Amino acid sequence: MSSPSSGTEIRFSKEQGEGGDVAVRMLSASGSGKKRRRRPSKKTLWKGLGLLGGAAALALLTGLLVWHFHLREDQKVQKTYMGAMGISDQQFAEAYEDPSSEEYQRLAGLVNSQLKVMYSKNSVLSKYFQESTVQAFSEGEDGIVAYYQSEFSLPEPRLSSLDQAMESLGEPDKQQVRQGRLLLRPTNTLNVHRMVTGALDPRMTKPKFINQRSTSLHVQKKGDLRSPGFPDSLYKPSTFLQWKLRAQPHHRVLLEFHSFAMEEDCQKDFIKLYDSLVPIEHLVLAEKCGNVHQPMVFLSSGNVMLLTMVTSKENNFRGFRATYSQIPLNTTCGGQLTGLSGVITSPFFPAFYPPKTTCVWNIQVPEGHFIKLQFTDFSLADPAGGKAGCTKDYVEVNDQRLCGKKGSSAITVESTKMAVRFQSDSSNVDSGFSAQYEAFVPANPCPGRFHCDNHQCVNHTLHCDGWEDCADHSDENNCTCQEGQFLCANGRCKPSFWRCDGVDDCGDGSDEEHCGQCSAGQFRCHNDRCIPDNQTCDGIDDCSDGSDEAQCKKVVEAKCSAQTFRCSSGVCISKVNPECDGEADCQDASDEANCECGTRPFKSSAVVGGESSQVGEWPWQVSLHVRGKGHVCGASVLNGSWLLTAAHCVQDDDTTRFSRVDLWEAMLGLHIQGHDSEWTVRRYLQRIIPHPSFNPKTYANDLALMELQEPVTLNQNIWPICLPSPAHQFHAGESAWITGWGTTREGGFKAAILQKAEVRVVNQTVCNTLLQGQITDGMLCAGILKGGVDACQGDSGGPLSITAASGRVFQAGVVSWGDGCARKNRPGVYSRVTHHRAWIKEHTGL
Ligand code: 4AZ
Repeated sequence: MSSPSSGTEIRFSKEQGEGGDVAVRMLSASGSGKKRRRRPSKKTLWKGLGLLGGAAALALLTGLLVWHFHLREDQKVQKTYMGAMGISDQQFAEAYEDPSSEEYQRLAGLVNSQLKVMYSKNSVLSKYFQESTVQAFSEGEDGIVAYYQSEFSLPEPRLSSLDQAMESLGEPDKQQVRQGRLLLRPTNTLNVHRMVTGALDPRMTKPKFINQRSTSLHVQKKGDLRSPGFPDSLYKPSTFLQWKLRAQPHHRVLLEFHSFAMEEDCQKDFIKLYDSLVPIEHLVLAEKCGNVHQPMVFLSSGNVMLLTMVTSKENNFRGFRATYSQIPLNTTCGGQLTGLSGVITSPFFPAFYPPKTTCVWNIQVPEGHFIKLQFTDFSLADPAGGKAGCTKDYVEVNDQRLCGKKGSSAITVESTKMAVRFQSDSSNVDSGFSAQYEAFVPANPCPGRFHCDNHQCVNHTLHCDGWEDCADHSDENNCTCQEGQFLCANGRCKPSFWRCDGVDDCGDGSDEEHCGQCSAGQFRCHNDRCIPDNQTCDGIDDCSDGSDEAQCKKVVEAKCSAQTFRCSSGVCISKVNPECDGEADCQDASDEANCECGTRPFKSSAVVGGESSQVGEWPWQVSLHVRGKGHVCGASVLNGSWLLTAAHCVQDDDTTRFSRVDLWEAMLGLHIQGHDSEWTVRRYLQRIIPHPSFNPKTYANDLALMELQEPVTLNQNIWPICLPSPAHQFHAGESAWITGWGTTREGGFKAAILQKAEVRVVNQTVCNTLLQGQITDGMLCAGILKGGVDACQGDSGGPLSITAASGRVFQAGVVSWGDGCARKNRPGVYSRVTHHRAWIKEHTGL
């Protein structure tokens, strides 16, 4: 809200007076006796009417201005400030936590009168002050901290002067404090040595909150804190909730979020954390909304913390779960470092550093050495987005200040000494930094390692290995390629099997050029082989990947084999992937039977490295919930009664009998966990059929079928995926999609919104080499070998979807296992559906 300055007010009232004069003069001129005797001409009449109209308009404008600047003065607005007052002549006692105790009420009375006296000394504050209420007390550094709320009522245009007056209250008289004299003496009996005040976040003052609640918690015992309904239902609309967390004296509050899903727009739903017991904006630690995938651990500077949650009237989500505890206050950081190398981090890294913290490290290395400081992580809170310079939270290396967020970078000093200072101010925190320092002799800045152009050092083994390890790629420039590597036009070397895989690995596209260009009269196979044109569509798989028989107009009957499609009549045809492609290739058209699958019928519009999918984009995706635990595994819809998932999802462990049908609830047509729509259907299970040969050691045959207790009616968000025939071919390099609500990074949080990511089918032999011989014929590998994209924990049992040339989506795999998630050269492993097609048919008839 903008309010006009007082200067503007004065200028407008002057103009209004002049305007009035002019209007009067005009009226009297037109009404002079001489002119009235003469019969007015038509022109004069119009002129007169015009003048009259003009005068009326001017009078109206004048009236409006008067109303605007005088009557609006009477229209008062309410403004709330939250504050904290450090009182040094009072000792904290337990009774100060109980608002009904005599002690609390006595001190609250004193604080209120103190505030009243303080406000009375300022002309603006005294004029508009209404009342103060004490909200809480806590133990302060010396004495007590009182938290209060003060209400003011004033004309809107005066808001900015009120802000200024309140701001000046919070600034202690530095000289008085330095001299040990008390602030605001001798107004009352309380010794106030510190005050912080700030206007309440306007999003917390809405009058229409339906649910409003404040909870006080002691954190000396570890505990759990959840948004209402988490994880089984959504949080409620229009709520304002507060959790006041108190640790014992000389301790910090530690609050760790394990799961977090709120609306994306922070103007609507958000949480806000404060280093205080009331929401004072100067003491805000962080504001969060949307989906947060990294763990978040917050620490207070003292023994209190406030968590607030605000929700708007629509679009509610699952919310969050956090655990609270306390840790001793004495944080030792900084110090003297004399080794040849070492690691320094911001306090509690990678937890968010606490506010009001200073650490200084003095590094000294032997004569003849210089020092390099290499940051591996660097995230300091910078609410002004770099505009304020590095004045809030920063790292200072000798005289150079760093702030905000940075990729890996290095600073070198040509000296034997380096001073590193970390400073956080009283508000806004982040995960901080981690850095390694290293002494080096000037002639050899990276002893035993490769020296990147940006002064980073990386292991020699990483030089020219195809992966970018220096942040500036300099480890991959000007390389001599080794065996099994391909030389890119830009001089980089990449693994040969990345050539022609549809991904620009070189960065200049040269690995994707000249892919399988065959000479005239030759056919280019999918695997880049060249065969004579006349060998295509002859019923023989000359390419060895079936691509020469795939798009044949004429269907050739062939000897039945693993590569041929068997029609219901028993006749085999050579066409690759003929099922559900829109053409009746079998004489009995059985290749086009049961094709109500793999389309997105009425589409209106933990996957690592993925993105949120659209509603209805993956209507075959199922979320399998364990009752009371929420989402555990994925599955796919085969028809209205049958789901396909992974056998390892339904294996009993020491604590849970996952093989029991009554443990599970299948959620079909779900998009956001905990956010059912009109299309979402929940079903209990009738039967679970794990593959009888599932091997929990090797994960061979990792499939299970689930029959629903009651069939579902298919709808726009629930639709089956097509099952490929045993002969269906999925080629290496082919694009595939993984979907799920699994963790969005190894060891991270599960996603709330269904995630999707594109991967590529990986050649079976390459995969078996990369995964040390663990890949059987019943498995299929898919991933991005550079790393960064993969299925992960919680995606298990979900489908690997591949769109055929016909546009229909087939299930190529079931998410099964992997060596971690999204690691380079470690593709995800899927149960190969074609391999188990007969078993699926045997049990489901599909
Ligand atoms: C799992 O734990 C899991 N990167 C699933 C898939 C992968 C890894 C782990 C593949 O359910």
